[in-house]
Amino acid sequence: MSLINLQRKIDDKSAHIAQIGLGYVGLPVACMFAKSGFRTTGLDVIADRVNKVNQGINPIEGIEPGLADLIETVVGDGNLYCTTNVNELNDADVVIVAVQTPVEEDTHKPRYENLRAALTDLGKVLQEGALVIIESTIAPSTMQTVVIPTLEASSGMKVSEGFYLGHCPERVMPGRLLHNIENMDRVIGGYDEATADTMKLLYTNIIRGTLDTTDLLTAELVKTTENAYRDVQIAFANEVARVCEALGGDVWKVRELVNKSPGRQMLLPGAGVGGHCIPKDPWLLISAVQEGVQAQLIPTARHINESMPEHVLGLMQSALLDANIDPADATVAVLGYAYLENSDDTRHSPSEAFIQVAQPLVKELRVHDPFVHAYMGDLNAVLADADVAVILVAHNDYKEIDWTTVLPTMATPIVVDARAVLLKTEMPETAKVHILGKGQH
Ligand code: SAJ
Repeated sequence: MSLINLQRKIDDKSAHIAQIGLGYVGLPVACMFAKSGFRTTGLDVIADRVNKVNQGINPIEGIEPGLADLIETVVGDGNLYCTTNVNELNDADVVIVAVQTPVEEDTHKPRYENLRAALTDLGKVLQEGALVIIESTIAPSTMQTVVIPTLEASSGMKVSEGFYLGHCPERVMPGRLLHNIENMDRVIGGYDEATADTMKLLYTNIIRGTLDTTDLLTAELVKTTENAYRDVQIAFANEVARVCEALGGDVWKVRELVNKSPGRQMLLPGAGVGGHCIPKDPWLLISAVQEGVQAQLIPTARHINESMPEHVLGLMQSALLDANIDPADATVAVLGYAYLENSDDTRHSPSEAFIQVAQPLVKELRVHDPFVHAYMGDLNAVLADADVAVILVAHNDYKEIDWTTVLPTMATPIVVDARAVLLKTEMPETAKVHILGKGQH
């Protein structure tokens, strides 16, 4: 089928759309194409997830406004059907791939086993003239060095002759999945201009944001760069916080006044950088060049951000020693386990890194988090008899703690605040408060 024919099938919504990967990226996309009137088939290797969706049940954890209802509707009206059998994709006109692309913990090299497996299976059933779109975040040059060779080998067809190929990197955010897909601008990378235009025609069915067409490499570079940019910005804030601590300054005051200067937007220092994308995407961006141009700023920023949990440990140890308490005898109350305020998402959580380094050094370490099942217990009980409270996540709950009643129940009234939750809180005289980025001079 030519691209003209495919464009016709997109226009009259007779195109059969397939979505490989039904996670927090793929499932909302499949639902939105189904809602816009396309027969949509979802494919996942996890049978439980497939079965739940086919029963109209949302398998995604966390609060996702509108998703559960949307799944029920599109499954109910027969526009979305899910399977674990790739053969059911043999008449798909468009196949969108959104599978995980993690990086190795130690080498930070991308791991593409999921992507390769999906493309190898797909190639065996891919119909001629189909359009394949990769939405997973991938290192620049991956389309040329991994996707095209894998798909050409498994399908026996040539890109832009037997099948068409594009890269439309996801820009989702847990908690706002449907909203972000519908409203955020997207970069549409096509193997060639005609493919990019066809992709734009397709995505206008579900996206109201601006669709910027470009080439494959630019699309790969934009996505990884936008997150590396944020990581470097956060690392800058963390480094200034440490300078302020050393000099007796207040980074929060400094940041407020710096941001009054035109063109400045200093981000927030904190206990570290977690989540599913910011810690990973900078490594994807530079992974392709490490053999060649040695990137310096981006890995340094990663190391600064990854060092923040240990920095908070240092603040806690100093706070205890200032109160003549040996950390080895201390009971520590950790407030916040999720990677982000008011979220239950714990992926790459800085709190986990803090707990790993702190636990062996103290007598007892307790954890509380109002959103994470394992740590939802009674906050007052977690704080009672503790020698120090360490705030690692700026959950709203922690902004409402009544310290006047809580502090007397603690063994010693020490609070280490790594997210400036207490910046504007009138604390009792007895409290020994140590806020990250505020020197004690
Ligand atoms: N963080 C800081 N200081 C800051 C901002 C964040 O320490 O000033 C920490 C957070 O506590 C968290 C981590 O960084 O641990 C990541 O926070 P995030 O606000 O970047 O949230 P994410 O991880 O959900 O990032 C997503 C990204 N979106 C996509 O990849 C599509 C990112 O590109 C967005 O910029 C970000 O949401 C956003 O702006 O909300």
